Amino acid sequence: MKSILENRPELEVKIGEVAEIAGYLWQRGWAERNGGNITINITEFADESIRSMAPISEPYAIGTTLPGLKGCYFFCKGTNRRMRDLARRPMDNGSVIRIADDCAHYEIIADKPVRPTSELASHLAMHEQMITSGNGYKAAIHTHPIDLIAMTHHAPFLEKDVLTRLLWSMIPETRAFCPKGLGIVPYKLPSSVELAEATVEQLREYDVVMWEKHGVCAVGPDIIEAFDQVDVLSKAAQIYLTAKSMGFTPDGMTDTQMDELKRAFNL
Ligand code: 2HA
Ligand code: ZN
Repeated sequence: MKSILENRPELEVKIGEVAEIAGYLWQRGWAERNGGNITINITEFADESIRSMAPISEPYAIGTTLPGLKGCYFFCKGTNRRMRDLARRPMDNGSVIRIADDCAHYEIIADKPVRPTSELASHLAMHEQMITSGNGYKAAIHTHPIDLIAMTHHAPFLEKDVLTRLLWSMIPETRAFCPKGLGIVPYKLPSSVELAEATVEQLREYDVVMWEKHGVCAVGPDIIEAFDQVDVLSKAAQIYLTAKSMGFTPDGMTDTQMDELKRAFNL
């Protein structure tokens, strides 16, 4: 069977980026077994022939209705699939879906009938929020970074912007490259619509959201930039953790130093 990527070099580049990032997630130890998900909005590549492709699955319920996604197409990692396999064979471990006209169902159109990620409701709700906000973002990532998740096991860190300020203060790059900081979603059942709704609420303010005792979600113009934000935050968490393991609590940059940075780089 012909792949949807055939004669579509731009789409192939985007799927290649997903595979590249999937490999990093595995190498980092952030993607045990099937942990984590990636979805990208590929509607801009949906030419006439993609739009007329027959579905290769029955329509499945999203679990919620997302009117902003009418006519949209996404590439999604498959449920129960491994990031390390997505890295090597993206079209065998992920699939392209089309949102049905009722905006409450989707169907798989290519290449293989791989059911999308268990966190599809969250991912699609994030994409709808990105579309309606007009920010041009196309990518959403959910992953399990050890250091950042560990920090959510400490209640004082879950107060609004406590973790943001702590991580910003570890190294100047964090504020420069993650200027909005990170939001917090209190623990909710994985894959639930409640988790999706709470995540979208936080995305109005932040590009990165921690799921308490579970993981992180990040959005961006493409999957590389979404990953970069998590990478930068994880670096800051590593500096904190390394200082703690040396037996002291790091001082962190002062508020004056952070304000100077904000002014200098127009953050
Ligand atoms: O896809 O990480 O949260 C596996 C998960 C669910
Ligand atoms: Zn998860």
